Amino acid sequence: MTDLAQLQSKALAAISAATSMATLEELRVAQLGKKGVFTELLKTLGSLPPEERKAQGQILNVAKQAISDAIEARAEILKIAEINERLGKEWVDVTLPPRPMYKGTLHPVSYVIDEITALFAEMGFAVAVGPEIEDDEHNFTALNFPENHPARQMHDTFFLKGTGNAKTLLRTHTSPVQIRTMQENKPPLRFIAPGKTFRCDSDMTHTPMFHQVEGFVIDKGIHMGHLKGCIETFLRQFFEVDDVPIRFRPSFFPFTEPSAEVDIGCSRTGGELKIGAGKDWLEVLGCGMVHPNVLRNCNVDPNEWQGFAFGMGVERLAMLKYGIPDLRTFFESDMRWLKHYGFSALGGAL
Ligand code: 2NM
Repeated sequence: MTDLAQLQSKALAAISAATSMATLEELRVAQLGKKGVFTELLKTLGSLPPEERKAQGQILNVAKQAISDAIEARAEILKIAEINERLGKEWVDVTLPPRPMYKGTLHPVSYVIDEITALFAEMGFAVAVGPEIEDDEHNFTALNFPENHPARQMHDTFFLKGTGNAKTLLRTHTSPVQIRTMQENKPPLRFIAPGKTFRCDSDMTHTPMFHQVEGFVIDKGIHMGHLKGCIETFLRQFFEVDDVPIRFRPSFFPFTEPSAEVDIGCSRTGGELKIGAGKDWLEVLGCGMVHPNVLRNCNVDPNEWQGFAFGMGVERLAMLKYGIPDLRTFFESDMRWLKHYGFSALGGAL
């Protein structure tokens, strides 16, 4: 049946010439659709004498299958070509500045952590991080918090349930990072540990999640003079006031002995806070000499190694330095607030 052969080769030629999925679909409908050429031919089988019907049916089905295969193969090629064309046409220049309308800002917490990190990097401090979900051992016990000591309750810990014997919790400070780093590295050590911390406390001046930067130095012959010099150098640079008065007040922390709280001089006139001058004092961080028990708990010999540590609240420092009045606004994701208090990703003001 040369008619059929001709129909088939014409259809196949049209299929391989199709340049779009739309044309190919039109061809499929014209050839194999309900009213397609080959569908119509199959309908004519009924009028053939029975002895011809079977052979003719087979020939028709083979032709139909060949056309269907050709459409499928062509579709594969066209799909790839269409994707390649889109990839060629649709591209984004990631080096272009964003449109002003969509310009984002660095959150003050991120920016202040970057500032603190840069200042301590100049003094030779590395950066260490650790998990936010901790166990009782790393968050309290190894840090010389006695079992059932009120200091554990003082921390308003979020305990997690259903984790068997090892009590798990959200870390109440970044100090467990110091424990983990001492367990995994030999002294001398000098690093800061920035990150999220969690305490079950929420009011005008407390949010259940806040950020800390803690610092940690272990070496031979480290004494309180090193601690004082380090803290003073940091605070002068951070607040950008060379002669900012600094005061160390005795305090208590389970993991340091002696312990101190550090105040900087300020003035409060007419509701405006000015750092670096005046008769008032403002508490900015806590610190102390690492308790020998903490060193022993990490297999560090306190007769050979000594150290100091300090901790500060990032939001508090950001509020003081940049005049942000309300802590709770830090976590409201208010675009107007972020536009006002946020920083350019490339450093400095917007
Ligand atoms: C503070 C205040 C004082 C501190 C102590 C330690 C460690 F690991 F050495 F025990 N890390 N951080 C520390 C000391 C933290 O935050 C107000």
